[in-house]
Amino acid sequence: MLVFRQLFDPQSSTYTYLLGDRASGAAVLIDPVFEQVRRDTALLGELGLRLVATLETHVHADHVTGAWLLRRRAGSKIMLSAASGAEGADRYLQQDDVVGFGGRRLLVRATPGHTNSCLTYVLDDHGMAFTGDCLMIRGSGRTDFQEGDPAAMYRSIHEQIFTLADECLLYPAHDYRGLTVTSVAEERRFNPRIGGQIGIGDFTGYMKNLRLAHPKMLDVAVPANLRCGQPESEETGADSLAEPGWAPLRYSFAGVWEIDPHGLEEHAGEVQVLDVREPEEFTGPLGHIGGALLIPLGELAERAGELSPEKPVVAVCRAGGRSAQATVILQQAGFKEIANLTGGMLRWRAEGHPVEGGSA
Ligand SMILES: N[C@@H](CCC(=O)N[C@@H](CS)C(=O)NCC(=O)O)C(=O)O
Ligand SMILES: [Fe+2]
Repeated sequence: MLVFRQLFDPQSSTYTYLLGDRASGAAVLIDPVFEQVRRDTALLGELGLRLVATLETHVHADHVTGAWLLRRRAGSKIMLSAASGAEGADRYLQQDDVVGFGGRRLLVRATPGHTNSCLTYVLDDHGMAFTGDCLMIRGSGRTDFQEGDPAAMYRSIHEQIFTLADECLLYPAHDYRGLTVTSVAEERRFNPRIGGQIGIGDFTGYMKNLRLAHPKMLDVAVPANLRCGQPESEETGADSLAEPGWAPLRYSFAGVWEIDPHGLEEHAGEVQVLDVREPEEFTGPLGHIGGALLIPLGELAERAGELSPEKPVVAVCRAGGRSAQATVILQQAGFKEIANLTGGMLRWRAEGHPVEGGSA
């Protein structure tokens, strides 16, 4: 079975694609974004997948790739086009190369035109293809910077993408209207730049008159991506790797820092435990954690001042749901070091940690 997720970076309108082989747990990410590495790592962990490689569809001009940071964190191999001129990759790809992940494969097609390094990745069963900034949904990548070449793009689309089966689903690297997927048949017919009877001269004429503003990140992104996303200095590198140091925390795909019961017991002396249940639950059969401060969730926004801003806060409730929302409220109140107790009092008790009050 294939695990497939389409992820979005709102800053650059970039789609990152996660493809995983359920049987082996091996996964790849196509076009990861530097600022989304924490999110993507959380998702891989929650889905029980191991990142074996990151694949670039091209050297991006609008965002920095997460490839280098993911290799540091997950040990994934960095792969991109041999025509990229990028340094620091583990594998340089070209036409007809095959990238395996577990029992599945992606087939490489060179589709230059937006840049020289543009690749399209076709899934082994030809059911989906990842076209980067070559063919987009009712659009195409621009051809007015990097090594942009409208005639090359026209040939790439006709020879490498329109030759795929009609039903093959196409996933681009960007969409600026929120559209998510298209198919070969649709684009052949309805793409306003290259569909129907549009010839190479028509396409070139269209592309020379797009009149788009240059991406805001161009001058930062291209040099960084030619280093596969490695930050220029050690210092910014260390910053981007920094994780909260006050306890072993795990970031969830839901966007919450989580602490396990074991981690909380180890660090109990250094944190404030905030119980956000109702008073009758606090004194009820589940009991509570020794030293916990009780502020019911509904009162937290008004009473957050009762907590010390100096000490990390761990929020607790029955099952870990309301306390996750408590971390959001505390964040809005300006607290920086906050975590949610995973599984709440139920898991705390199930794992045999000490409880005050409550019934055995
Ligand atoms: N406004 C965007 C620029 C977006 C842009 O130029 N995107 C490129 C892909 S890197 C493109 O090919 N766009 C095609 C289009 O918008 O039609 C930004 O600042 O990042
Ligand atoms: Fe691009």
